[in-house]
Amino acid sequence: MQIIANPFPFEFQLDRTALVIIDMQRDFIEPGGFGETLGNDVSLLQAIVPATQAVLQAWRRRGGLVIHTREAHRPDLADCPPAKRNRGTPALRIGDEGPMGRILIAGEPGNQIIEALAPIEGEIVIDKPGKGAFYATGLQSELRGRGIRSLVFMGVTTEVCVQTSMREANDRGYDCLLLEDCTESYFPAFKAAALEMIRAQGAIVGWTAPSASLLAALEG
Ligand code: C5J
Repeated sequence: MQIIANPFPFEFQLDRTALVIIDMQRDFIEPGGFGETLGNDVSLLQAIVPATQAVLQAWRRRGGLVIHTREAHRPDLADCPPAKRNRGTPALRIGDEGPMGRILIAGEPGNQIIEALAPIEGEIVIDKPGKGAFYATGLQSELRGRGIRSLVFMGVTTEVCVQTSMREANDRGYDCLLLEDCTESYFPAFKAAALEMIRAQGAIVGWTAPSASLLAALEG
């Protein structure tokens, strides 16, 4: 398949490509969650849910591999570096009791993927202690075992966990596409800059495209 993308068309083979949905977890997206307690406007992130859901459903209809990630730590915080937990002076730190359970802890209500995008049987869920999806996870072996060569990214936030994961993937030899209307940041200027950085210099990190480009190919 070939789709219209920036800075030039993106080519991929469906059975060699995974759809990777980064950190669409309740604490980042839903009102009353951790993201909102930090003073962020979560409505920005909620706005991408319909487009993200449409791509997920189309990808599922074509039988494509789906991978979900969550930024999640073990309850004993053994996988949370003190430098990550202790930085700054936030009202709530990782592991503290928040409005939807302990912040960024696996198994807590706020750490679950939002209902609209909830994983179904056969989809892979990766809990990651870092911003990147490859660091200290089994993602690389899951992809290798299935002969995956290309990754299509959606999720939040564009300049943090999405961009970090794309850079990790690019360095590991994957062709990466980011769907522009299926990713968001609490800071619109950071999203715009991240999209520019990714596709600059001849797709130095990867490609970007509107979801309509991919949907047209999947449904065509
Ligand atoms: C993600 C974050 N998922 N912004 N986390 O980007 O800390």
